Amino acid sequence: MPMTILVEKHQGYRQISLNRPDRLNALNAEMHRALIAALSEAEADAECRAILVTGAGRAFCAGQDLADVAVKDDGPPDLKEVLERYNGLVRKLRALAMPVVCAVNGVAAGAGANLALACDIVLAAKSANFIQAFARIGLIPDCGGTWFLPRLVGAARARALAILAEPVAAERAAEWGLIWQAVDDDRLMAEAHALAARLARQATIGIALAKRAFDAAETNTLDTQLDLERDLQDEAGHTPDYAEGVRAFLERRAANFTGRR
Ligand code: T3D
Repeated sequence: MPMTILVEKHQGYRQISLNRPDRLNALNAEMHRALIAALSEAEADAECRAILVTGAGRAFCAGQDLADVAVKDDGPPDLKEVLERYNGLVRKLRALAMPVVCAVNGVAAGAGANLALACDIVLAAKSANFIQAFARIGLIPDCGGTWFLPRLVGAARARALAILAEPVAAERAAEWGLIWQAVDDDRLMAEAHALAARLARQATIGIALAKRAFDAAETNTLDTQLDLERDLQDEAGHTPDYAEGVRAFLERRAANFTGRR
């Protein structure tokens, strides 16, 4: 069986590619399993300090493989079960103790769009677009779409994107704050690799703690968040990378972070 997920190891980071290009990398059950496994293996590798996610072929990801969830004569598929898989994936991406860069190389539709939004820094090729395709088939945005969209682009745009299911081009997505940057197509992978390599040399634990703080901020009061920042900062302050960062600053040299406790 062809590999639905490809993993390339680079110095300090791994590239994970969705690999069903003839289906525009639409996700089926096997691909979910392989993607979770690839993320878990990256997480278990002490040398891996960043992840780069992208798609093989002309698309990033067309969301759920609709052939797998078509309504049959014996009734509708168990979408709760399907959604549990996606929820596990989104939770895992958010909780990874390292930065996740997403290089959106082509169309990102449905769950494919929202998986990209679950990553920490999203770059997209200028020719790529994002489609909240769910309304086209009678569904609602999932994979955290109803959570990410209003927070990233505001309620008015979020609702229109979800209800109209119109494509948003990468440059507009960047203008609206849906993603970090739109990049010339022929520069996308070079820029994404440079970013992943740069992140792999940063203070990994500090980045992981910042991710936790941002996620918690979504529901915390300012008061609670200030306490959390105090505690997480204390944790960051006990890492060798903090000691090294300060030393390097005082010695006017580049810091040599290890990402270790
Ligand atoms: O279980 C549940 O449903 C709950 C979970 C939901 C999560 C979701 O993601 S729901 C949303 C699912 N995704 C979509 O609705 C998007 C469907 N795809 C499209 O609308 C279009 O393919 C695109 C706008 C993404 C791209 O259009 P285009 O014209 O560039 O390509 P195409 O010709 O439509 O697609 C190329 C091939 O990929 C084609 O197959 P063929 O004709 O060459 O044999 C097409 O059928 C296949 N493909 C594209 N998307 C999917 C797919 N096959 C299965 N599932 C797909 N999602």
